[in-house]
Amino acid sequence: MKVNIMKTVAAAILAAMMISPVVRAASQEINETKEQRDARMAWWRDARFGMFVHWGLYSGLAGTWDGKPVGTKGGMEWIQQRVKVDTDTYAKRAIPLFKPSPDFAREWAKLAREAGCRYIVFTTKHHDGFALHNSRVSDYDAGSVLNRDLVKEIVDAARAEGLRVGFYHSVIDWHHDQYEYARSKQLPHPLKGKPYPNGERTHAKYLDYLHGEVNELVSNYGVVDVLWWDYSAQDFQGDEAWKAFELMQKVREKQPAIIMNNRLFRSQEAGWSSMGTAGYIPRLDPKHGDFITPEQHIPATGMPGIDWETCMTLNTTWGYSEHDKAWKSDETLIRNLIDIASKGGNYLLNIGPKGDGSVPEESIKSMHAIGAWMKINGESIYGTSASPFEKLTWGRCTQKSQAGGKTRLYLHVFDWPTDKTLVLPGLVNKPAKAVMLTDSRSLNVTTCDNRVTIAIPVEAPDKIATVIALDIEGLPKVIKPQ
Ligand code: FHN
Repeated sequence: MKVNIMKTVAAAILAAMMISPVVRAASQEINETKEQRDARMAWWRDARFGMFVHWGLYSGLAGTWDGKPVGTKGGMEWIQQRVKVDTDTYAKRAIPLFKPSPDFAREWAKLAREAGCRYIVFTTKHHDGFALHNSRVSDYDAGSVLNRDLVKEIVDAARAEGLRVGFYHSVIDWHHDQYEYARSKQLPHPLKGKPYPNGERTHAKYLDYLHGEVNELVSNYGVVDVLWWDYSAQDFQGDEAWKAFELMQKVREKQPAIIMNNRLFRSQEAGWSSMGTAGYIPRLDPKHGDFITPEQHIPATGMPGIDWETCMTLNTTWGYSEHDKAWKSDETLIRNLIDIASKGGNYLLNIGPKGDGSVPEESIKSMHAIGAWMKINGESIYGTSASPFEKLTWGRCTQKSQAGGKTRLYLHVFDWPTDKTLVLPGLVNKPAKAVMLTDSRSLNVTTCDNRVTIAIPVEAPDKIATVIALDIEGLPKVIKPQ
């Protein structure tokens, strides 16, 4: 009881602090030169590969309600909405099953590093509204319920493994009693279509809470590298829904180098063409965020000048489900990573830990398989940019500039040619050397009539993707074959 009184007093003080005497007109414009933006985005663009983590009260329910599977496919982090129960019913079932082990966070961070991830983005609060940090503006949080600050535990573990840290934060909230869910026909809510329990709501009060919680997250955990907002609808977005520009401005005041995605908005200017998770367009006004977020989808081509990140699950659900066995193959996962990098994007690959924080065995196996490939071939992903070729019949290509005006092309061969030659049609540049990353073997390389040909062994050393590093003189020049 004492804790809650203290929290209420603290919340009132904090709310008063947040409402500045002169309501600031949130600046929508970003005063940042291209050079400053490139410097701020540099680590993220070089990283190319991050681990997403969906973990919260839903994880302990594991896709099961009343002893039955809620489904075998799709996001079980939505279980409260899928079974359509109010927040109290949901919490009563879920809280007893959410029992984080003492060292869960270290397991995650170690797995991310072993997989070759350079950053981790984890759910500080998903749509169910339960906060993983020790909040002073909420009593639906790990501090109140578990007397732990799970965000701090995860941040400390991630930093100990040298990972950059990202906070996923849901602006949608199925717990807060002032969140006006009736204002959107497109956003989900377990009580959608029903009248607000306990009478009319004032969304502005929810926004004070949302801004207050975000303020705690960007004030109390050191440097936060990424803020991964989630998500808006075409009928409820931006300033109307979240006081988005003010929220982003407050975040930038506390975290000047932070990188934020485009999901406080759902408009063409923010890179969205529809409500579909693949409904993105290669367009982003920087005031709406720093990168666009194709979900469960890899763009068909690169998007020059646009920063983007594809987020994907290892099976079909973001939050843990004991019923979802549709695990993607190692080949699919590794080739997705390569395909995305060859188009100049980042890959945010999700794990959904169980209620105790442990990682499903299948996820560990997948992440270790990627890590084994990255151990040999990581230089062909990290710090690279998109392929200079429109299409290659046998695989993908990434590139990295080298000293002395050379460029290194990384040729990721999926379909190993049977005639012992690998051809790069249309490449005009003079080749300098070719080396197989798997065993550092030098390969004979010739050029004739704007075609570069590399002599390769009969068998592919790596059936999933063998990488050949080809150094060429100058910047790549490719002409369309006649
Ligand atoms: O509704 C969420 C979903 O649960 C999950 O968090 C994904 C991850 O990008 N985002 C939303 C759906 O787009």
